[in-house]
Amino acid sequence: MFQEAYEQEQRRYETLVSRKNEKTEDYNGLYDRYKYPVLTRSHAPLFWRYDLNETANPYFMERLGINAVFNSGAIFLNGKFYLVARVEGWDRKSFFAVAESDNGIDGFRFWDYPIELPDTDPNETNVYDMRLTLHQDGWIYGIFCSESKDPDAPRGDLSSAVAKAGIVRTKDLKTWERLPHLKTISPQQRNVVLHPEFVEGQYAFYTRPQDGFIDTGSGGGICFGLCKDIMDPVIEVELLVSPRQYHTITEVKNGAGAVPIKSPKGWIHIAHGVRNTAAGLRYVIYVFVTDLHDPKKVIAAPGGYFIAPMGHERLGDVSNVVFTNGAIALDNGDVYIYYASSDTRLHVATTSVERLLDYAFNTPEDPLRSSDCVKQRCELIRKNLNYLKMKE
Ligand code: M1P
Repeated sequence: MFQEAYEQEQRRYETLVSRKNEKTEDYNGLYDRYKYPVLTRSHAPLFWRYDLNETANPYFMERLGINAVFNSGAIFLNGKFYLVARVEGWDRKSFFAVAESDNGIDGFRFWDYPIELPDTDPNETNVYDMRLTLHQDGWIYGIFCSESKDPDAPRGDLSSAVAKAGIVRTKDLKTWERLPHLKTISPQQRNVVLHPEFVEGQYAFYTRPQDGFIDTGSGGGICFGLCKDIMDPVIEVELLVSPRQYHTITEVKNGAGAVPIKSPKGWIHIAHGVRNTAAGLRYVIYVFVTDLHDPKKVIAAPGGYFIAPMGHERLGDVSNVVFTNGAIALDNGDVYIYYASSDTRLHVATTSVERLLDYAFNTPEDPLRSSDCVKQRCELIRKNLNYLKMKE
C-alpha cells in the first residue's frame, strides 16, 4: 500500500511541477493571465508532508500537511526567477520557502528546506508576506509581517493580534540576518515595503499605519517614511502617498504590494485595495506611479482596479481576494507580477514597463461620482463613434 501510494503521488507531483503553463484567452491589453497557478499547496515536495519511512507510516499519511501557498516576494538573480512564498501548514502557521524557475511562468520548484529565520522574538506567532528588495546598499532585504497575540486583549479574546514589520537581510536567499522590527508611531504595521534606493541619503519605506490588526482605523492609506539607520530602524514621520477613499476600491484599506519598479517616467507601484461588500471584503490590485526624484509624490493614478479575482480565483480560504507582494521587471522591460488568489494559490500575470506606463498615464482617474463616471464613459463613446465614422 505504502509503495503504490507513494509512487502515484510522486508521479502526480512531477507531472504538476513540470507542466507547461499557457496564456489564457482573456484579453484586456494590460497583461496576460495564465491557465495554471505557478505555485499551489501541491507544489510542496512530498518529503515536506509525508513520513517516507514505510515502517513508521504504513498508511502513507500526510503527517505535516500544507494548506496553501500564496503571497510571495519575488526577485531575479543570476538568470533565475526566485519566489519567497508564504506557505501555510494545516496548523494555520505560515513560513517562508524559496521556489525557483528558469522562465518565471512555470517549472517553479521549492528548495529542499524552507527558510528558518533567526528566532528573535518569543511572542512572534506567525510570519507572512515577505517583500524582497534588492537595495542600493548591496543587501537583499525581506520585510514581512510579524504577528503576535495582543497582550492587551481582554480575557477570552483569542483573536486580537498585533502586526509589526519584521526585517531580515541576505545576499543569497540562504543565510538570513535578522534586524530589529521597524518602529513607527502607528500602533501596528502590515504591508511594509522597502524602497530600492536611498532617498535623501536614508532608507525609505512604504508603510500602512493601522490602529488594529484588521482595521486600519485612522490609518489614511499607504504612507512613506524615512529611516536613518537600518540597524535601528525608526520612522518618525509617515506621509500619506495613496489614500483610502470613499466609494473606491480602497475604501476600507489598501497596502503597498510589490517593490516599486523604476521606469523612465517614474516608480511603478502595484498595490492592493480593499472594499466592503455584503459578502465580505473584496481585495483587488491597483497601480499608481510616483515621481522618480520624489517617490512619495503620485504622478499617475488610473481609476479602478488593475487585477480583480476572476473565475476560479474568486474561491478559496479567503474568497474574493487577489493580493500581490512581488513582481519582477527584467532589463528588457518584461514584467512578471506574482499575485495570489483567495489566500490559496499563486499566479503570474505578464506585461511590460511600457504597457504599465501607458495604462497608468492614459487611464482616466476615478471621478468619484456616478454622474461624472457616466460623463467620462459617454465622452469615450462619442470620440470612438466619431472616429469610426470618420474612418468610413
Ligand atoms: O486575507 C487577505 C489579505 O489580508 C491581509 O491584507 P491587509 O493587511 O491589507 O488586510 C494580509 O494578511 C494578506 O496576507 C492577506 O492575503
